[in-house]
Amino acid sequence: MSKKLNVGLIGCGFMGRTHSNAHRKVNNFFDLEYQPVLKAICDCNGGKAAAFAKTWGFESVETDWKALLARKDIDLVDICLPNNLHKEVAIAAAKAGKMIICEKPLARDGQEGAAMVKAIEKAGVPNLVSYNYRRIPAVTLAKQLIDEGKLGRIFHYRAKFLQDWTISKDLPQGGDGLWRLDVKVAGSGVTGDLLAHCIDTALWLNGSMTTVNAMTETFIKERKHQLTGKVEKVGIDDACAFLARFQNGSLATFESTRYARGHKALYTFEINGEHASIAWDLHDLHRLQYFEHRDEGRLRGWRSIHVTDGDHPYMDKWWVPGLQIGYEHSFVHQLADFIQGLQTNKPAGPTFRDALETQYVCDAVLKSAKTGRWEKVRHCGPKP
Ligand code: SOE
Repeated sequence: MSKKLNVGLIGCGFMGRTHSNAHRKVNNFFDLEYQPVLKAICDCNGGKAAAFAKTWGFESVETDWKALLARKDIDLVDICLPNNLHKEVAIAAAKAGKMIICEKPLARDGQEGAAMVKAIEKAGVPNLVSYNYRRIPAVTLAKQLIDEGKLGRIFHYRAKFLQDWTISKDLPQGGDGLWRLDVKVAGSGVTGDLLAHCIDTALWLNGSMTTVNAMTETFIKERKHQLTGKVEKVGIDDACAFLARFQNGSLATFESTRYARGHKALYTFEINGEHASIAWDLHDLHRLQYFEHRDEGRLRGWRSIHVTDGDHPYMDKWWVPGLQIGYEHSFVHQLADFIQGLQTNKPAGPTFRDALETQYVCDAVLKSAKTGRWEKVRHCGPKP
């Protein structure tokens, strides 16, 4: 571990914390050639940034992201900002020659995302979009099993992401902590925020999607804006459900809402193949459910694999077999993979280009919800 990787992190919210935690921990558990150094935290609220710097151990504070990007001592820019700022900051960071990690979704829509991919690839800087759930060991195990052909031909993909935190009609939209409800900032509602996770995992596990047919609903039509105090029309989708077809011939259903009373972050998926099925649930994230049809008939049944053994993905880096890890570790794994990508020159995904594919699915979903028709999904394809 010799080379320093000087990090400038922008945004002191929930994601700023998950990423800072990963930067601090990664070298304690992974043997890497680079060591992230928390050089600077940036937030337009100086007081908030100073408190954040103290808590997480950042060496300095910036209140203007342009000043951060101008600094020669920053190698990696970690963007933990609301979605409307991703494009401008990422493109400027690429022009300044910085490596970039950007929180999901890549952008508010495919058009913004495509401009980002163009700029980042022109600059040739290492880049990653933070779709952290890929790096939960049970989800990575699902990827390994599928790639090994254990499921055989895949027929069905089913995913949902349910929450319940926006049910109150008195909840304002916009501003600190609530920008996800403001369409101008977020780009969309559950589609870009929650289904984007489900779509990223699905494209990774099951290949590309061809067509979608969606419906969305906005249950609360008007909310007070936290910043202006005015009652404004709500432009986000509160709930979205869509059908999809994959390139490999499988059929899929996806559902997301912030109105499923009792569910806080219930991300689940199930995949049914010719020989086997797998299922996963974020509320029980260290387990992978697996059904193997080729088992002896009398013993056939769903197995609940406790994904905590040394031969499970990432688990040899943590404690002893049987002791489970959690949500925050997915960000540590993501960073370790990003750094390993620097070392081997084999970039870890999802790159900005990979994340643009997810953005194009979101675009097709939102378009279909408007037209009421099946819509084709655009593709950006592999890097030319
Ligand atoms: C929304 O509540 C949210 O924080 C998403 O923005 C995250 O991406 C998701 O992982 C958890 O829920």
